[in-house]
Amino acid sequence: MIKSVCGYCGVGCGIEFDTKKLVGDIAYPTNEGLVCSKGVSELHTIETPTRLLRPHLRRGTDGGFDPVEWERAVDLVAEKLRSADPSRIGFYLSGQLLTEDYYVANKLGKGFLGTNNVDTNSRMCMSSAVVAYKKVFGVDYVPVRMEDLKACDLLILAGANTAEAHVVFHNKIKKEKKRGLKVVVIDPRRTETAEQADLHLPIRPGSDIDFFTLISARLIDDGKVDTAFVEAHVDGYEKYLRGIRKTARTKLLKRCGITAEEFEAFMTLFYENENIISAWTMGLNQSVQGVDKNLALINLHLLTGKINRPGNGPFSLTGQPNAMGGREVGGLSTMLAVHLDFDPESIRKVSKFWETDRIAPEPGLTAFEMIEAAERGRLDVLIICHTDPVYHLPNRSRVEAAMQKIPFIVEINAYDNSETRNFAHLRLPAAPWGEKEGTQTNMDRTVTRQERLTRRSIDCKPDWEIFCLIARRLGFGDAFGFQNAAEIYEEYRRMTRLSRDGHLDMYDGGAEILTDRAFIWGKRLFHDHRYHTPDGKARLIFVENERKSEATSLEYPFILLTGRTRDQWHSGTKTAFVDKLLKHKPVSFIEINTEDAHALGICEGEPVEVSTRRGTLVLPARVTDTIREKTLFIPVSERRVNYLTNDLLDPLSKEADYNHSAAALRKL
Ligand SMILES: Nc1nc2c(c(=O)[nH]1)N[C@H]1C(S)=C(S)[C@@H](COP(=O)(O)OP(=O)(O)OC[C@H]3O[C@@H](n4cnc5c(=O)[nH]c(N)nc54)[C@H](O)[C@@H]3O)O[C@H]1N2
Ligand SMILES: Nc1nc2c(c(=O)[nH]1)N[C@H]1C(S)=C(S)[C@@H](COP(=O)(O)OP(=O)(O)OC[C@H]3O[C@@H](n4cnc5c(=O)[nH]c(N)nc54)[C@H](O)[C@@H]3O)O[C@H]1N2
Ligand code: SF4
Ligand SMILES: [Mo]
Repeated sequence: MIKSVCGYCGVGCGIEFDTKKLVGDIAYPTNEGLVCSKGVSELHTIETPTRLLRPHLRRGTDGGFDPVEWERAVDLVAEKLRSADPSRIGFYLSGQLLTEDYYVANKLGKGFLGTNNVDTNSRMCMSSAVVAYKKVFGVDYVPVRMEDLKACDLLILAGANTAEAHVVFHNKIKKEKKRGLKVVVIDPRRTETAEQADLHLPIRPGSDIDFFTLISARLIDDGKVDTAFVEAHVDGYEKYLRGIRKTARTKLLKRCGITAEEFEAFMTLFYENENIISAWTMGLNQSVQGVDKNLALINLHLLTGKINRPGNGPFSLTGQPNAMGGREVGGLSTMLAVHLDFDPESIRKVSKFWETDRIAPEPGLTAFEMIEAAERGRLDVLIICHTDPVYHLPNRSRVEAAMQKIPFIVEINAYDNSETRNFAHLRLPAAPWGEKEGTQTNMDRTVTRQERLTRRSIDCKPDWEIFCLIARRLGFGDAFGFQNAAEIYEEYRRMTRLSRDGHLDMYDGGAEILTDRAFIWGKRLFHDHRYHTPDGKARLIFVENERKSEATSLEYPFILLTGRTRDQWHSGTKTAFVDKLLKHKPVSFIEINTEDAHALGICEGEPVEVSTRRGTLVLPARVTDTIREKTLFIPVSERRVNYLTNDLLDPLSKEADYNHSAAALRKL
C-alpha cells in the first residue's frame, strides 16, 4: 500500500493506493479518510491520450511541431538563455509544482541566471492574501488550521465556494454544523455552499470592503471592541477610529445591496458566537482592491481579539495543492527565497548559501508585468512550467498578442492540449502526478510527500530534473547536481534556517516528511500574540472601497463573475476527459438571473451572446435565481473565458480583477 497526497486542491488530502484504486487515508490528519471525486479519479489522469510524451520543436513554417531529442532541446534552451540579457528572461511557474521543482527553478532563475523575473500563477490566485498578511503580521503566515473548525462557533465564508472548490474541507464544515457550528456565506451567488449555510448574504460584487467596514463600525458603536487586546497587541487603532468616524453607515449598507434586516441577522450571529473563523478565496483576492478586501476582513479579528486562539482567526484558503510551498520557497518575483525579500542583508545570506554572486538587487516582473514587457519587445525568453497563461491570464487577446512578440517560449507541460501550446517554440514533457515524487504544503501549512505510484513514461522527466538539465548545460553543475527530489528537499530544508528568526522551521521536520507522516510548520509562530513586526504588534489598517473596478454602463449593464465547478480543474487538461467527472455540471455555460433572462427573452439552454469591451463568446444559458440580478457567471472550465475578463490589477499584489467585468448579453 503506497501512501501519497492528492495533487488537485489546497486541502491536500492523504490518499492510499493499492495497485488498483485510490482511497482516502484514514490516518492522515487533514482529511481523515475523506476524498472527493477528483481525488479518487486522479489515477485516470496518468494514462490519457492527451499526454505530452516527447520534446517537440516548432517547425517555423506552418506552426506545427516535430519531435526532437532531449539533448538537442536542452542545448537549445541553454543557448537562448546564454545569449539573452538576464532582465529579458522570464520564468512563469505554478502553485501546482512540487516544492523541489519550485526550489530548483527559483534557484536557477534568481540565483544563477541573475533574473528575478520568476513569478507564478499564484500571482493571480492568492498574492493579495500574501501582501495583506505581510502588512498586518509582518510575515506571510496563515494563522489558522483546518482542525480549528472543531473549536469554532461561527464560520464566515467570504467569496469562497467550498462545496465546489475545497470539497473535503466543506465536508468537514458540514460535520461541524451537526455539532452546532453556524455558517454565513457572503457571495453574490447562492452557491451550493450558500444553500447549506445558516445565513447567505448576496452582496453586490465588489462591495466586501463596505460590508466588513460596516461590521467594524458597528463593533465600535456598540462598544464591542476588545480594548485590552487592541492595546496590548494592535498598532494603529487611533488612526483607524478616525477613518471609521468619517464613514457614513447607510451609504455602506446601500452599496452592499443587502437589507438592514440581513445585516442585523449577521450581527446577531456575530455577537452570539464566541469563536469565529473567517475564510476567503477568490471572491476577495481577485480584485482591483484585493489586498484591501483582505485587510478589511482581517481587521474584524484584530478588533475583537479573535485570533491566535483555537477556533479563531483569518483563514486564507489556498487553491492549488502547493501554492503554499511556492510562497515558502520564494516562487513569487517579489520575494527572493525562504520568505526573504530583496534587501541587501537577505541577498547576502542567500548568495552565501547558494554560493553565487549573480543575484539581482531588485524584485522581478510579476505575471502581467511580463506580458507588458513582452508587448514592448523586452522579453526574449519565457519558460512556462505547469501552468497555462494563455488560458488563465486576463484579457486574453492582449496576452496572445504579447506572447507572439516573445522570440523564444518554452512550455513544460505533462499534457499536450494547453492553450499556451500554440505560442510555444519548444515543448518539454514533464512527468505528472503519479509518475514523480516530492513534497507539497497544503493550505494549513501541512507539508507532505507525494509518492510515485507507477513507472515513469520513458521520455518524461520530473520538472526539477528538467531545470537541473538546463542548469548543468549552462555550466552550473556544482549547484544543480541533485540526483533525486529528496536531495533537493534536504538543501531546501537547510536553507529555511535563513528565514527571519528561523520562523520557516522546515529544518525541524525532516524525518516526518521522509517517512509517511505529515509535518506542520510554524507551530511556534505568534506565540503570546507576538507578531513578526518590529514592535511585535499587528497592524490595523483602515481601508475604503475606491470602486475602481470596471463600471457598468447602458451598453454593458451586467457584471461578469467567473469561478469553479466541483469536478473540473481549471483548463481541464486533467479532468475534462474523465467521464465520471463530466456528469456533475457541464464544462461551459453562463448563469443568468431569471428576471434578467425573462426581460431579454432568453430561455434555459439557449445559446446567448455575452460581450465585454474585450471580446465576445456564445454560450448556453443557464437561467437561475441563484445569482443576483444584473450579474452573470461563467465557469473557468470554459477555456475561452478570459477573452472577456479585464486586466485591471490590484496595485500592490498585481492580482487581476477577474470577477468584475462589465458585460452585455444578447439573445441570438
Ligand atoms: N473543483 C475545483 N476546485 C478547485 C479549483 C478548480 O479548478 N476546480 N481550483 C483551485 C484554485 S487554484 C482556487 S484559487 C480555488 C478557488 O476557490 P473559490 O474562490 O472558492 O472558487 P471560485 O469558484 O473562484 O469562487 C469564488 C466565489 O466568489 C464569488 N464572488 C465573486 N465576486 C465576489 C465579490 O466581489 N465578493 C464576494 N464576497 N464574492 C464574490 C463567486 O460568486 C464565487 O462563488 O479553488 C481551488 N479548487
Ligand atoms: N477568469 C478567470 N481566470 C482565472 C481564474 C478565475 O477565477 N477566473 N483563476 C486564476 C487562478 S486562481 C489560477 S490558480 C489560475 C489557474 O490557471 P492554470 O494554472 O493555467 O490552470 P491549469 O489548467 O491548472 O494549468 C496547469 C497546467 O499544468 C499542466 N500540468 C499538469 N501536470 C503537470 C506536471 O506534472 N508538470 C508540468 N510541467 N505540467 C503539468 C496541465 O496540463 C495544465 O496545462 O487561473 C487563474 N485565471
Ligand atoms: S478535496 Fe482537494 S485535495 Fe481533497 S481529494 Fe478533493 S481535490 Fe483532492
Ligand atoms: Mo488559484
